[in-house]
Amino acid sequence: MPKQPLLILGPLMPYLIEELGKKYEIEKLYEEKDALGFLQANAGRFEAAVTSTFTGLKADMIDLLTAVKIVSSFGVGTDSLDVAYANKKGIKIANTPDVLNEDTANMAITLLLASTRDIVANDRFVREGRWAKGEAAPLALGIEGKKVGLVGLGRIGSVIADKLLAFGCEVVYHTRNKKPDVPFRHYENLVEMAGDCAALIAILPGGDATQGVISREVLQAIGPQGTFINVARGTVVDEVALVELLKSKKLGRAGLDVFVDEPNAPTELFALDNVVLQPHMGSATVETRKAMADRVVSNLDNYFAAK
Ligand code: NAP
Ligand code: 8YV
Repeated sequence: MPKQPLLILGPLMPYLIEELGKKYEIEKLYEEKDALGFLQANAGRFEAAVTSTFTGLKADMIDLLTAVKIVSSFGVGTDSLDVAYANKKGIKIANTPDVLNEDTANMAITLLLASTRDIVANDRFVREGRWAKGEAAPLALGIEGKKVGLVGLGRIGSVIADKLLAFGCEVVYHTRNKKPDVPFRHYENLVEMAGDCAALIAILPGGDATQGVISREVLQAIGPQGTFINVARGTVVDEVALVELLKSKKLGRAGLDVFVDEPNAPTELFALDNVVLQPHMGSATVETRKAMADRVVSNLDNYFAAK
């Protein structure tokens, strides 16, 4: 039987390309010199396409995918995909939830510990020979027994909550809807929760609906002794306020995996000792990225098996 044609919209990890190639006749749109011309001549051949949270799927592309019925996306976030418009055009969108919960939660915990214990600043302190010269590194902060507020308590937030309990933290959360079945206090008011917590962890979706939810007021409420962790999306926080407050130490510490204008992180952060930076690595382990890739393939397989 001939393989189904499959359009790949943007770069993917080599393992995923290899696995897709075993089952599908793949066409890499991003390698076409004239992508628009290619689509105008060939779009009718493709019932399925693959994208990622990185490449996204905007309305102008959806309009060009005239025969596509399923888009399988690498990643759980859908903020870079116009899902509503795709659905309106009869295109189903599949993503890769759950398989990345543990590693993304581990990144949140890692950033929380690295920030509160000044791991990166102290690493620099040793390498620069300051310890050897007799200087003393300032005392860090503990998390045992501290109240940690989760902004978002979905698939990943719930795993972060479980892991925080193992560190002796008290977990509280803010979501739009109070969950009936969790033992944690729900705060309707995010500023109030931020004021009560030693640390706040953002793990809610990005996109227009959550733009700037972690506002200047929220960051100020976390305060000089507090820590802000973001493993969600850069857009959920007022990044200008975040930088200003970290510089002036009105916000104590931050651990940031995500930024508004990736791959650019605000350069003003580079000189600060009270912030730990990551290049969007929440799900980026060999094990989890393989599981995400397998999910992209199985989502397509399920579509073609069951329509
Ligand atoms: P999920 O299961 O859909 O959970 C989302 C949570 O956010 C829910 O508890 C939801 O509760 C809450 N929420 C939504 N809008 C909110 C708002 N305006 N204010 C407060 N809470 C709100 O999603 P998930 O699988 O846990 O993933 C969450 C996000 O993490 C993804 O969308 C993605 O952007 C990000 N992520 C990042 C990485 C990384 O590498 N750093 C990796 C994976 C995922 P309510 O609906 O009740 O408000
Ligand atoms: C990845 C993510 O970095 O799943 C998400 O929403 O943000 C991360 O897992 C991303 O999917 C890579 O494209």
